[in-house]
Amino acid sequence: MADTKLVRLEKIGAIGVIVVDNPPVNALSPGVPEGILECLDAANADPEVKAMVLIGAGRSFIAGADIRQFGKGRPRPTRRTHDALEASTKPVVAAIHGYALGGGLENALGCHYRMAVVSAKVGLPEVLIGILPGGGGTQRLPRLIGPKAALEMIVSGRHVPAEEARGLAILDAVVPADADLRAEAVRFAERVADKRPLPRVSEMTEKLAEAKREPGLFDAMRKSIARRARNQKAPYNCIAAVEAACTLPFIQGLQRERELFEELENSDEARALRYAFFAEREAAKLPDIPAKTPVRAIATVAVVGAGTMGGGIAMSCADFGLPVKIMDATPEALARGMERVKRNYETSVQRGSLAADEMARRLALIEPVAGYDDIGGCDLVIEAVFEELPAKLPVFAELDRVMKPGALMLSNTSALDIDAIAGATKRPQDVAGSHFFSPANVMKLLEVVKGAESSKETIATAMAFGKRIGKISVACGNCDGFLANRSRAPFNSEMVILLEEGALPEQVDKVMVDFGYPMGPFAVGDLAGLDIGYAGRKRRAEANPNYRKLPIADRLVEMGRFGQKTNAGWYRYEKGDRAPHPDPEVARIIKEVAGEMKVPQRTLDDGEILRRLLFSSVNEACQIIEEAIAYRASDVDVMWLYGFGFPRYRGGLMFWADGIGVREVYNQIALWHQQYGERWAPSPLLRRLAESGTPFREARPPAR
Ligand code: T1G
Repeated sequence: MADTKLVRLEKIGAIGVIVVDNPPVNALSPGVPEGILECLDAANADPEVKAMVLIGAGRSFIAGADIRQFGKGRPRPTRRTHDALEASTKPVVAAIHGYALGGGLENALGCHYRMAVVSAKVGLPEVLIGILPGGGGTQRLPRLIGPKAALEMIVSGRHVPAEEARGLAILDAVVPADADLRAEAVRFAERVADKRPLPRVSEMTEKLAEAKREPGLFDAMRKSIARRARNQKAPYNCIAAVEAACTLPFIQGLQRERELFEELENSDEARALRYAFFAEREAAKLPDIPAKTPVRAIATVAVVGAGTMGGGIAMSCADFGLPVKIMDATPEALARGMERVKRNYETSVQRGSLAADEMARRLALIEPVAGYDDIGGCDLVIEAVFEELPAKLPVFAELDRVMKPGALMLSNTSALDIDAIAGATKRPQDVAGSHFFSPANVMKLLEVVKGAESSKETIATAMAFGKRIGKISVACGNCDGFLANRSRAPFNSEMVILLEEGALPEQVDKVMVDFGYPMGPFAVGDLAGLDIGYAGRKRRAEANPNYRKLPIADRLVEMGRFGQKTNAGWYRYEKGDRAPHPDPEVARIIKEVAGEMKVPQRTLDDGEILRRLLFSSVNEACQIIEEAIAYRASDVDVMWLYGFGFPRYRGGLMFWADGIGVREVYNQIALWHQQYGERWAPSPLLRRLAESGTPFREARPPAR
């Protein structure tokens, strides 16, 4: 009986059970496909075996090819498991729990039958890492469920829950979550052992007729993804591969799929997306917080402050089944906050992205309470009051008074001193920052800020809490602006300074949208409100006489141009319309202020605009790493991807800079340092990286 470390064959009566055992997710790492083939051949050669089950050990079926193997020039397999499974002379039943993704689902599609536990999910998410299903998925899935449904799954890369997958005919059966999947699968296999002909997906063609009835199917999909898939190739190759399934015989279709796959495997887009996949997982590994650090159980949460952020945070918790008590300074403010939460959920229901009964369930988890004495029993509390220390310190003094021992006390501050906040309590070890990004129930980034006295347990628990509510948690040290906003600050200044020299908001925004941002930075500023940045600039200018003022931005705010909320900011807005319109009045103000500042005017090209904005932040990010506020460059990238909309197919700010090269970045910054002065002084770490030729992604804080 074949029994390799990674794949083993067991027999239960006349059923051969092929068990894939490659923790943690049964990826198809080297040795796994070979093991599957060996067990399949052994079972087919064994006269006692009438049928087979393919199942995963541990927590999942097969989560796909081993992504770490891509780009390593692996030899192409001569015999592919999904084809071999399909060609088996005895029926094979795929038994799925956890995930069947990518090559995992493709192997299941090679099987003759597929079943799953109700909690399982299936999908072909290859497009999310810049490639396409290269194991027959683009050819078999359209034959099984029709090209339209297959296109949607493959181009979106989404995970499909088991019940939906059964409705689509991907699964033949779904068993309850507490069922014994292995036993159920063996019984299924016994029932089908003698059934012939074996249902081979590659031979199913009737559903492909859908493409003949709707010839415009593929162009319609191309049009529907045009904005989201800008500058990307993988989504379009996915469409072409499914189209091939509808126009070519199966074998030729497989060949076409292989060609389209090979165009992508080593593309910049695929390399960047693979990097991003691992970067966000690396962020969960904190060098100074051992993985075995105990994590406190978080069953109940409190939120202090029912404003936009507090309400969004409460929703983030309720969305993941966590009961939340929310309070505010007055009953009126609390009522307004609850009304806003309800309206947000109702909007989702109206849009069809949330079922009404689910909205009711989530709302029922959010309990408005009168005050501090109602939240003391919660395991974790998040303060989300006005972004000024004088407002936050009394809150933490009260939390210190009421919260039970061991409760985590987190602040949603985006920049203020965590140590000052912790100092308002007698238990600074339980205090940290948990910076949500607005809107908190939508944005996936959670910036966890370590105070000088935050315990390892507090940080580990805060990170786990973020994951529990569907966030990507990234930890950093305590400084003005922490990692995200501090690395972003030079970008925010440089974009206005470009205007002093002759650029216009619409030119800068177009450069960044063409680069891949969903929205230009000036349009984002109008959305967020220009008055918010203004207060921060004033605070910093008072604290630091050398602070680089931004007179153009200040002038707009002083004229009452706060952005969308006043129908005028960097752009003009028609009443009720959020579309930004270039405003000649803004061009006049820019010229007027630049004249007062006596800045020589010139035409700036798009390349300079892009590099001025991004290099300024690359330089600051190096300084942040130098000061050990960030653990590594990839954490900066994760923050920029999830906090600032940096285009994911470019990997992240530092990954993108590595594409240019550390020396070129340094040389350009050194030139701007001569031209513009201190704000462009290269960080010492950047200089060291350039001198040693070390890429940004290897940048680490100096050993202390
Ligand atoms: N390859 C290598 N490592 C993987 C992996 C994979 N496919 N999937 C997960 N890991 C690692 C991950 O880096 C982490 O490592 C650990 O497993 C736990 O993962 C031919 C070409 C399955 C939904 O894209 O979506 O098949 O940090 O933290 O939150 O057509 O992992 O512990 O060192 O994410 O429970 C297609 C990718 C591949 C699925 C589980 N498949 N994985 O989420 O755990 S291409 C995918 C996921 C392909 C074929 C093509 C998720 C998950 P470490 P985790 P999780």
